[in-house]
Amino acid sequence: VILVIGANGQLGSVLTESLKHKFGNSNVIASDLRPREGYEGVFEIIDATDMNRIHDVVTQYNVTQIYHLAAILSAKGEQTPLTTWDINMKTLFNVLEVARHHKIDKVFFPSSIAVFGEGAPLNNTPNNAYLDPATVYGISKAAGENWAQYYFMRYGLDVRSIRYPGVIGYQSLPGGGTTDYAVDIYHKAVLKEEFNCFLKEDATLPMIFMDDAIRATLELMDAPKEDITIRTSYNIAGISFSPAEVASEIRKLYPDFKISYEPDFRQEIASRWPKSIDDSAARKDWSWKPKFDLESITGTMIEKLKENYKTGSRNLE
Ligand code: VAH
Repeated sequence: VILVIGANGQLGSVLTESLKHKFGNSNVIASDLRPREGYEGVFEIIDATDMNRIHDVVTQYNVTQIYHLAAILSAKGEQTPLTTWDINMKTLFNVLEVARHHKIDKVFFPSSIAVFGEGAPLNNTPNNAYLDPATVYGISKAAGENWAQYYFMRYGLDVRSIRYPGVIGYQSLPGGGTTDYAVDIYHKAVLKEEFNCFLKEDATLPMIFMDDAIRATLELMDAPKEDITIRTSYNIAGISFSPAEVASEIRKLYPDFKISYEPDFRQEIASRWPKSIDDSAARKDWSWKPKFDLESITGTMIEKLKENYKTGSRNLE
């Protein structure tokens, strides 16, 4: 039985559906701070800062795997640094401790390209680059990676992790991230509204389509234990692009699409992140390979969002 913590989030909500599809609805327990209206399946309210609550749900359902998708992201996290640190670390410690005591088979811990700072190469950033994150979110993810590795080395807990680029999907809305522009831009295009971008037009960042990010996660978690050579976190790459590049790709379908640029504090964050990622370790250890490029991301996003808006099936938070 798999427990997803943070099942209402941008990644958590889509990952939960993929896990249900793979393992069956009754084998996936979705959880978050608040219920999700219309959710089909087993849903529990969990505030992951409460270890006892996680322990009770793990016991009640005989949970064997935990996916920990709850965290405060880079942009929102900068508003309350110490609270962000407390929540991101406390929830992780609770998951690791409950998993250790209950001898949970596998734990997934999401990291991010936000762990890289100015000390890492900007292009083709390697897995073992020097980590000097400039956001509290990035600091908490770099610390989290090292705690994951510690629980593996000290207690044999099979914790696995991926450093996600900016995730772009039509199934859910992002919340509080620096890469969120890359989702919002498609919604504005489909709604035929002008898009005001909070990053500079040439702010190239590593991005990944949601379906690739989810597949990478399931492929990592399915890999034989002995094939996992990195116990901090794996780099994966999808496709890197700038706001200007995605705007011109959108204009191939919406010739009148307009974009304006008003960089804010999130440009500062983005300017310290890599422009592209070296994911050779993931390709070697568990055969990672992305399927979506900017053209196919754009085509799929536009097609699916048009459907969503037409049927009003906006299962978006
Ligand atoms: C954020 N979407 O913007 C997340 C992610 C690489 C970016 O960590 O904070």
